[in-house]
Amino acid sequence: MSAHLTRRDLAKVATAGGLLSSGTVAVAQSVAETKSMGASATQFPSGFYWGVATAAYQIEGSPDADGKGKSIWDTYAHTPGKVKNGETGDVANDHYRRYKEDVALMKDMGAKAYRFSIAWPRIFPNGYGEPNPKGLDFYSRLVDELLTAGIEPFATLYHWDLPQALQDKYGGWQSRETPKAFGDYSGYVASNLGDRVKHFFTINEFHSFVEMGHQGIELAVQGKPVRIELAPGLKLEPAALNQVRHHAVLAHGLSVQAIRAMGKSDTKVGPAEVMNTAVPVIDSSKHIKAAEAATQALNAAYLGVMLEGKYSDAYLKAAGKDAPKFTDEDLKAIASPLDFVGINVYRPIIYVMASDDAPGYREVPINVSHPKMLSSWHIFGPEVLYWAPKQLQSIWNPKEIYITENGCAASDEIAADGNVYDSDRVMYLRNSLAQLQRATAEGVPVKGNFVWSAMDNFEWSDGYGTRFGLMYVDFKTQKRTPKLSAAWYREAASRNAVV
Ligand code: GBH
Repeated sequence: MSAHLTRRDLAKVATAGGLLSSGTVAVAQSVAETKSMGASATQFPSGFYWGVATAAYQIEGSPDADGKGKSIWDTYAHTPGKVKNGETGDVANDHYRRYKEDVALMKDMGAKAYRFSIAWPRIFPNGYGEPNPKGLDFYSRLVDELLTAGIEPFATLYHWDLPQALQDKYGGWQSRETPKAFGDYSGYVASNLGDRVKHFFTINEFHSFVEMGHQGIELAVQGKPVRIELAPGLKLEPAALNQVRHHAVLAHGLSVQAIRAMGKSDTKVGPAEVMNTAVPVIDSSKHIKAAEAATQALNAAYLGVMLEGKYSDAYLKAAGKDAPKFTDEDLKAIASPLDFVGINVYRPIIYVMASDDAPGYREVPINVSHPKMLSSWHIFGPEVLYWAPKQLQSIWNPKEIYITENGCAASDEIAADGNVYDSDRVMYLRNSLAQLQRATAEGVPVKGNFVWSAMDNFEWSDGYGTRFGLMYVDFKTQKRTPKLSAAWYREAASRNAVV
């Protein structure tokens, strides 16, 4: 309802250039419009965090600055043939040096929260042992800059850039040493930033970095098989892969415990998992129930064990002799009580309907003509932003929920007039947020949404050609240009509603 934009902010925005400045007058008008209309039907709960997200390796650059150690992504990106066009994160968005400019631009976009990740090898160049205070200092300065700009910092402790030293010494996630080191690192960060950072996410997308990093996944794209891989690019046998899965959730649990021990009493913590969501094709009770069962099965190895404190019988049975080795104490740590659950939600992973045959649901094929966004894997199904939090609540009932990522790639270009008209991204966000709003209106406790991403960045194996940002980045000059979607987002954030 309220504008939150002071006259001084508006004046500042007006100097930002491009679509944001031309939208200034429109924002002021539409805020007045919303007020005169009373609360709109598409309103989010008050205090909803309108956020944007990034990750360290995808934006920071400066891979050796101030004593940073190498990460598995430094190594992987420099391995010929791994990343499109041989691109690396060596410079990326040069955010390590331009963070002040980037925070100012986020403020202009109306962001109320920013989810960034901390590069573990900046803090512990060897993964454990002696901390590197200069590395920590970067994040401390970033946090101060955010708070001054009125943007709430949300820090992710692991977004895939494992210290290379841990990979070399222990085989990385194949060893229990890595979760132990992750716990220590988490406690150290919480004790140093916990006075100002109130929300920590432990690990980003367990499912993605475990499966794609340690086995690779095959997707059929227009009938052709496509292999998607992430660092370290291993192909493990099933038993070893199951052990990596277990170590990932164990790391999360030890991190939660360390943050409780070393943070402040008001420090909140939870995971940020890519929730694989089965969407019911028809909105009726038997199909809704079937979809819930499918989602629960799809997430058994990650959200399931974290939120239930045990591996499901079906998961252990399917794994057979390759099942992970674990203790009761591990399970206790893994299921440490959480303040919230973060989920990254981009697409329905499958559509399902009820079935009379076990297990009570069946997959509905996704039609060849089903619309998709630019990325090969990105099926368009905005209703997943309703079903994912809805099912999260009905299956596991966490206290609070964040959508830690949602967004899409688009074929963005600077038009002749200097603007970027990403009409498809605006369409995607509007439809996604309308579905999310539907969940909040039904009382699902979603406290915020983070658009992936604040700005174009290094899209892992796809390199720089795949753009997810609300801000366009010219990687030759480092010039940032807010896209049409940034103007849309600012309008929505300022009205706390779908626009
Ligand atoms: C996220 O991964 C990452 O957290 C982020 O770093 C990345 O830049 C961003 O999203 C955009 O890709 O399961 O069939 O869809 C994203 C989502 C989930 C995309 C797994 C690829 C595999 C194929 N990823 N997905 S499928």
